[in-house]
Amino acid sequence: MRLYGYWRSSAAYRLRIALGLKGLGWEDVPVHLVKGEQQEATYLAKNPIGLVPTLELDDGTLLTQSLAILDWLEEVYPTPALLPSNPLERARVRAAAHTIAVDTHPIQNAGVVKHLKTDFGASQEQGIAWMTHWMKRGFAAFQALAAPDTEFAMGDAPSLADICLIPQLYNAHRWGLDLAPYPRLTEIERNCLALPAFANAVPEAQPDAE
Ligand SMILES: N[C@@H](CCC(=O)N[C@@H](CS)C(=O)NCC(=O)O)C(=O)O
Repeated sequence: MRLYGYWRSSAAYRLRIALGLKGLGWEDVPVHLVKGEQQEATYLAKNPIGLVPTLELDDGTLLTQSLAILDWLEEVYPTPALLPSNPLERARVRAAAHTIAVDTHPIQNAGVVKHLKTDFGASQEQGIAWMTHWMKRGFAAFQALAAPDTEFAMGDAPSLADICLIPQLYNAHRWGLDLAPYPRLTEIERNCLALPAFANAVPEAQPDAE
């Protein structure tokens, strides 16, 4: 498999974690988001909205949208499971994951902030304030949804919820958000990063890290 991604992309980071947890190998294909390579015609032919990640399977099949790819991975490589087998528990894990991946990440990612700066005159400080505003809302909700005393967010094994949370916490560190109000999240982060699949997926460990 070939993973088109970028070292600092949260959505690509999610896939690196999941591939690692499932013990799958892949080849990284860096797409330089700051240089705008995601808008080049060759990449748009793979991923029409011009975002990373894209996963290219060995037969050339192209998969886009990290949550859809995570669903596909779970269905095709079910072990270890990233979702519980009980439907209600599965809905709870998905709700926590979506709190980050659907309700937080899309409104504070780099493309949105660039648009605010370029077309609406926002300063760098205003851009950071925008990102941290939405992260605070998402982290408070995630903390309320998380299990109170398990090793990982929703239980004693890593799940889709952890896979979405950890890259968002990376962003929070990057932009200097005070995580003191979210002690449960920093505990989950510590436990996750102790696992090789999470540690190997961190942005700074990627071949295109700058
Ligand atoms: N819903 C998409 C979101 C992907 C996304 O936002 N990717 C960001 C990096 S984390 C990106 O490619 N940004 C480039 C841009 O906005 O031009 C997914 O989950 O795959």
